Amino acid sequence: MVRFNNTDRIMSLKVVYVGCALGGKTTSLEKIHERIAAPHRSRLVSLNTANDRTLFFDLLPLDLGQINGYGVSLQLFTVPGQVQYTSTRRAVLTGADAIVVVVDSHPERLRDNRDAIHELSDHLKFHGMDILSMPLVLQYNKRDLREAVSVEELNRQLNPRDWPWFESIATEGTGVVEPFLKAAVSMADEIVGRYKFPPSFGERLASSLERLLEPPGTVRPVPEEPVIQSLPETEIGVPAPEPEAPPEPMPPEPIELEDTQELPSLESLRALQDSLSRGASEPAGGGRQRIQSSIDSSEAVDLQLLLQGAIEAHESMAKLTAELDKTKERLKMREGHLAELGRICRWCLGQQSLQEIFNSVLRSLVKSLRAAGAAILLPQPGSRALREQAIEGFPSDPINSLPCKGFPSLASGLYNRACPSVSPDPSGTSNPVDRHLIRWGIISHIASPLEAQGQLLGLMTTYRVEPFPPFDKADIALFSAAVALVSGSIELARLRAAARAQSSSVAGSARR
Ligand SMILES: Nc1nc2c(ncn2[C@@H]2O[C@H](COP(=O)(O)OP(=O)(O)O)[C@@H](O)[C@H]2O)c(=O)[nH]1
Ligand SMILES: [Mg+2]
Repeated sequence: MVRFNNTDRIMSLKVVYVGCALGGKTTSLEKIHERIAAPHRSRLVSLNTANDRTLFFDLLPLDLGQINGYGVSLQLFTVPGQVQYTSTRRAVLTGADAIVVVVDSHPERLRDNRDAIHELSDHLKFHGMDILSMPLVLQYNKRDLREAVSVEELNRQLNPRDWPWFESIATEGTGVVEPFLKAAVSMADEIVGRYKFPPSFGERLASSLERLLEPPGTVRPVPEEPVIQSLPETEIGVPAPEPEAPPEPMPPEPIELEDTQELPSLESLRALQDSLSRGASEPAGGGRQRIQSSIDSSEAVDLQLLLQGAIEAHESMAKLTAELDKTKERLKMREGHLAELGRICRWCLGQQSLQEIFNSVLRSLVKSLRAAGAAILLPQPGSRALREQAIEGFPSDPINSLPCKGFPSLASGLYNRACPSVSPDPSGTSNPVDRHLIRWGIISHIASPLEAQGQLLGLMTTYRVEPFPPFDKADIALFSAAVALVSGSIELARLRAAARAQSSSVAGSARR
């Protein structure tokens, strides 16, 4: 069952790997984990018995970024296969959105495979779900075994429902990703049907997964631009609401600037610069975390409630660990961005050409903020309009293309009223400009007047589109530092020009 947290707009999905003991579930998850591109890779958490067998589950959390306005997190679970852990399997299956059945191709395991599918059907029934309406994929594993049962025989014995099936050799990492992707796409189709999501949801989920997974045998370079986001889930099990339809493209109606008066003041925007925390620079996880239990595998833990509670606690712990890793990675990334900004500051001081400074700051900003674009807009002499003096990512600046009552454009309105515009607003108030920017796919923006010595100089903007999350406070702080740098550079150029003019007039009067 999809879990929505509408406060933070997070959607959690759960794919569960089931099958007989020693069939290759944990190995499959390990191989998928190895294929996750380094910047996206979180830990694979395994809770094992004293003799290193799966006790509760293996859990691989994947962050798919923003899709249709939701931060989507996908969790891959395996269940323990041993017979005595039937209660644990039932508990782990709670809220499953899709199932991968890992089948052991050894002839002596045929019966165990069949039992595992029957038991799965019973567990799903217990949770009020029907195996026939559940997105389900069969992964015929251990195809390398000499004595492996033929695929035809496996289909005859285990697949009367004609579920999609795939062959795999999990130990070699062959054929493990395909069943997972198929399960994820079937799950997305189910969600589109059930929650009336836009049909593009499935495609976007699939392309997010493709972005995450590297081709087999990829030699991983050191990630240049980590794409990490921290999306804490605070509510679990909230009943699924009717999802909102995607915003319709808006006609270009003029914006009344009164709308934007709730926006934060320039001072509050600047105050955010102080909010940038310094943090540990330790590399993020991406490894494997093993939690060893003192419980011997022969002791069957049978108290369903206790079990459910323990599983949820471990699930929460795994999520917290993943979030901690992401936070560490994000702080490391910020540290890199600040260092780059420092380098640019020093470089700017030696530069004569303002245009080069503008271009360079925008390029660096777009890269650091993972923005879709950014622009520096300066006033046109003799007009209230602003012109794009430098621009990255868009052919023309979106805010400068929006009409605004009483001004040539919204950018001009914001500039003339020295009014910044930020979305999402740090105070949580919705920004009326958002619905006008969605036609460019923009989900978050920052626009700030450039000023020095109390004089308005222009406007600087930046924009984000999905799958990246909306700008956060640290992004705003970084943008504000870049605004200060650009404003300072304009002022410095003005002072240099004034000094040059003065020295040439002094030289002129000396000649006279
Ligand atoms: N020959 C062969 N062995 C496999 C394959 N997949 C997994 N195994 C082995 O089967 C054993 C059980 O695997 P594991 O992933 O722990 O099974 P689980 O109990 O389903 O999680 C391990 O020794 C694996 O190395 C495979 O495709 N071929
Ligand atoms: Mg296992």
